[in-house]
Formats: sequence, structure tokens, C-alpha cells
Amino acid sequence: MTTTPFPADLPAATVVAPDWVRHAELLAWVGRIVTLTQPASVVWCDGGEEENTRLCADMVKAGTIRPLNPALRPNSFLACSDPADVARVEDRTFICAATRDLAGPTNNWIAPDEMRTTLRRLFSGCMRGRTLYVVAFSMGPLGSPIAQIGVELTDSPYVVTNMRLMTRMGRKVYDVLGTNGTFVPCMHSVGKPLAEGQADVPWPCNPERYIAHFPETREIWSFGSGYGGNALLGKKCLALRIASAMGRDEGWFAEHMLILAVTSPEGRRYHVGAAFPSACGKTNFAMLIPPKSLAGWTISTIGDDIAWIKPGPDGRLRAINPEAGFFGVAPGTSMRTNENAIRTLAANVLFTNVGYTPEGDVWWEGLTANAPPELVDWTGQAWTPGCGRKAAHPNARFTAPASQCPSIDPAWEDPAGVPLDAMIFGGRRASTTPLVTEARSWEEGVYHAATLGSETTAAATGAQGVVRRDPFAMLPFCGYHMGDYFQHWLSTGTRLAEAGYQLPKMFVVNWFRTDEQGRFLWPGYSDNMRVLAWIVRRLEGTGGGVSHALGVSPRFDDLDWTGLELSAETFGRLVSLDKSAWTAELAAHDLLFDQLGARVPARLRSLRAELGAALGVE
Ligand code: O2Y
Ligand code: MN
Repeated sequence: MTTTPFPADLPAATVVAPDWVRHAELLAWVGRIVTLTQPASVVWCDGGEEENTRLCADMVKAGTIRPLNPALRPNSFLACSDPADVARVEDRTFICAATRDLAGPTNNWIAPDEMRTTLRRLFSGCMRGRTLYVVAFSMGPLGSPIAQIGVELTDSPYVVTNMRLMTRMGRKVYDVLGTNGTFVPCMHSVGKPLAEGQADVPWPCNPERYIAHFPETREIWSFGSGYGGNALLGKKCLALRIASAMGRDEGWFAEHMLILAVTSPEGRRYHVGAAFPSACGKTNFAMLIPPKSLAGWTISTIGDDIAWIKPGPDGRLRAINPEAGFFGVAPGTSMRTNENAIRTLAANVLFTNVGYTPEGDVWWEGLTANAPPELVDWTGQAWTPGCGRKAAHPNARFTAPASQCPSIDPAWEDPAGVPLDAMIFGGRRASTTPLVTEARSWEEGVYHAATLGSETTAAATGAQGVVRRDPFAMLPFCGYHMGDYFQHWLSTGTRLAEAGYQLPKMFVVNWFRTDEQGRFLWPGYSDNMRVLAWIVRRLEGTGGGVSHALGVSPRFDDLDWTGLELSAETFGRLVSLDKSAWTAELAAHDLLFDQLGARVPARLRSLRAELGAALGVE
């Protein structure tokens, strides 16, 4: 933050703050926001247990959350949102860079001054009758050189309890902030002021929504939604959209990547970042339990969604997970698909939009093979297995502390981050992309990541099988022009290689290839360990493979098949390249580059030509 946070011109109301708040600029900003939004009271959150208990009790009274049976799920709650407020709103998300061209064609853009005028109108008096909570939080371990501090001002107690789970939040952050530390101002309102004596609703929100980011001044303003990425501003807004612009300016990367550590049977440890579009099983991969038949391999979890990656003093790229919790998709999560996630959810969890059982516990589609005979669904209606509705919303979520995850890595809070050995990019593709390919160079890896595509699922979009280009899995999260982002990846790679850095090797995976009947050819889940083991062997220089147009993929005998029956013929289909599918695929790459225009690096255009020639496709 190099400028006085918006709105700089308003007089600051006098606000009483605890003595541990000593930051004059923050006090003044909160004062100005009080003038603008007119809350009934201001609470400076200390992040403590007592405060959280009080907030939860208030929310239970208001009908926002209900406590779960403490014998089954101690200290856990269920929130059910307004049915019109259930997911991130990409069409209402704006990158308010100085010019439209700086935001690029993949982002919605409104000029900063125009957006500020709109925000001033929307936020005027928007907290009347409500409490304004001041939530100071650290993205990343407190005091880490890679971490960033944000301060979210919100009128949603649900956001406060979520932020307490998802970030390092409260009094301890003020010690790092001191009297003049840098912070990202994050302004949030559900946009539903209460008139004198007006009764509240359990989930206040406003159909008019704006999720606005100002990359130059590093500010975030969110209005109208209380849900997920729209409202927990440390996550997608700060840790990806604003941080990606910081990374561009400062020479690092903010990525939509999980981070895991994999240890080989010989005891050698490697760190892997993996980028997958939303709804491709990132949390499952981050918490993978190797099959028992692959003796000696272990995986531990550092993060499930976001990685901040900076050049370290040791000549390696070092990654931290800026978050402290998991905001995972509940439907489909089970002991079979993700045992570590289920064990993480044993206590201290805030569930959102799942079903509520007569025993006072939660349930969602896929949790158990057999559904409970009855429950209350996420909309509050009586539900039975045959009723034709879902018990949980497809985007239903759990918020849980990462520290509770059985596979959490001992180094997950290392302020120095972990050295990255490999980066994996993957999408959901029924054809085209092989099970796994190693890029032969950083540039080739950047090309594959830049052209990443993923098929939409009915659960996510209502439409099945439409390929959406999702470069680096960052399409909804890149805070500036995607062409410049590609250039940042290329230039940073060149610069670091020239400086003698050991860069991670890059891989592309696809767990989702299908046969003619639409059945998955690859078992996925824990068997993905077989692919990861091959990746480790490639890092060690002992993994075999065959070079082709896209890079290097394993031959059948290069994977460890112990405990899995998969024929050489099926494997052949998993790694095959179909010329006609690739003709269409390269045409889609051209379309992406044409859409992004002149800012696409020339090197990516030349790599496209080389790939076309290698595939025999023009
Ligand atoms: O709909 C939302 O607000 C959640 S989106 C989300 C949450 C956790 C991790 N990743 C995502 C995503 O969309 O990538
Ligand atoms: Mn995500």
C-alpha cells in the first residue's frame, strides 16, 4: 500500500481501538470507513477463542448457523446461505487496473475512478444497524518474508469465523503490523443495512454485487455477497488476484497451486506444486494416500489451493501456502476419495450448504454409499433420498484448520517455504492430453500451462464436457493481462536460470481420459501416486520415458503397476496422441492467443509453430 486507502477524502470518525492497535494509517482508514458505512458498532477482532464463541452464539441466535451434535462433531457448525448466494461470481469480479489493456481481455474491467464512484454510492450507510468487524490477518506464517498482511473490514460475523480458520488472524497480526507496517485494505459488506427496529434475515446479502480489485494501489472492495471467495478476501482476492500483480512487479509467483511433499522409499524428499482448475480434485491430490501396494512412498500436505513462490537465497524457488485452513468442496468427499480430508473434519469445522441429519450431523452426496433415510437439506426443506433434490449444494463447502489434517507436513508453516522440485499442470480432458508428460524445458512447460484447458462438469456449470481454456488454472484469478502473465513466467524463468537457479521441472497430467462409453480409463485418486512416483524418478534421472511432440511420457514398463491391473492397451490409450483431436486443440490454442492479442509473448507463438510441426498439424 503506497497510497492512503480509499476513501481518502472523507473525515475519519473517532473510533476507540484496543491498545494493541498502534497503526495510525489503519486507525484513520477505519475511521473513514465508519463515516462512509455508518455501522452501529465497531469490533476489533482479537482472534481468540472467547471472541469466536461469542460470535458463534450470536450467529446461532440469528439463525445464520446451527451447532452440530458435539458428541459427533465437536465445536462445529452448519451455515446455510441464501440460495442466491452460493458461489464466486466471476461475472461481477473486476480488475480495476488503470487501463482496460492492463487488465486484459480475460478480466472484467471498470476504470478505477468510475468503480470508486460506484463503491462510494453502494457503501454509503451500507452497515447501518450492523457491526463492523476489523479483521487483521496474515497470508502466510506470521513474520515470514514471503507473507503479506491484510485487514478486512466486514459486517459479516460468518466471514470473521471463516477468516479465523483460513488465515492467521487477530491480535498477533498487530505485533507484525506495528505502527506503520504495510497492509492490503480489504473492504467487505453484505450490502444489507438494517433500519431502526428492522428484523435481520439469517443470511443477509444483496443481488447487486461487485468484487473489485485495484492492482495498482493494492485494494479490494467487495459488496453484496457473504459467500466464499467473494467474501473471504484473503483467499482468491488477495492471495491470487492482488498477489499475482505483486509477483509481476516484484519477481515472484502467486499461483493456484496445491503444494505437497513426496518421500520416496529411499527416504528422499521432494516438493511439488500442482495447478488444476477448480473442480479437478486438488484437495484430493494434496492429501493423497498412496496405495499400500506402492510400499515406502509417502505424501504430506503443505497446501491445497494456493502457493506463493519466491526465489530463495539458496538458488531454489521456495513456496509457502499462504492459507491456514481448507475451504474445500464437500460433495464427493468421502473416506474413499479423501480419507485425510474426512479425518480433518472431525471437529472445529464450519460447514456451509450441506445437509443436516436428524442426529445433528452433516451429510452430502458421496459422503457415504447409502444416503440417510431423511434429513434437512441445505435449503431447509425436508429431504429423502428419492425426492429429486440434492441434500447439499454442489458448491457446498467445509472450512477447517489445516493443522488438523493427518497428512499435514511438519514444514507446512516454515517461514522460508519449501524448495520446489516440480510443478504439475493438469486439466480435465476426455481426450488429447496424455496421462503425464514432462516438458523438456521451462519454456515448453510454460506453453503447456498457458494453453491448459479443462472440461466443465455439470456440477460446476450445468454444462458437461465444454472445454474452457484456463491458463495455469488462473483464468478467474490472474489480476492483470494474461499475456503479460505468460511473459512474466518466461522472463522470470530466463532471469533465474541465468542467475544459476535450479528451476523446478514441469509436468502436465490428465487423470480424466475416457473411452468411447465415457468411462474413465485411469482409476485416479490414490493410484495417481504411480504417476507421481514416475515424476520423482524423472527428477532423479532414473525414470524411463519416450519423447514425443509434447514432451516425454512414460512407457508402460516405466510405471510401477504393483497392485493395479491396467492393461498395456489401456495405458496406450492413456498416453496416445490423436492427430485430429490435436488439430482441433491447436486451433483452440490459436484462438486463445488471438483473443489475448499482441501481448502474447512471441516465444509462445513460435512454440505453437514448433508443436504444430512436430504433430504434423498446421
Ligand atoms: O465458490 C467459492 O467461493 C469457492 S471457490 C474455491 C474455494 C476453495 C478453493 N478453490 C476455489 C476455486 O474456485 O478454485
Ligand atoms: Mn481454487
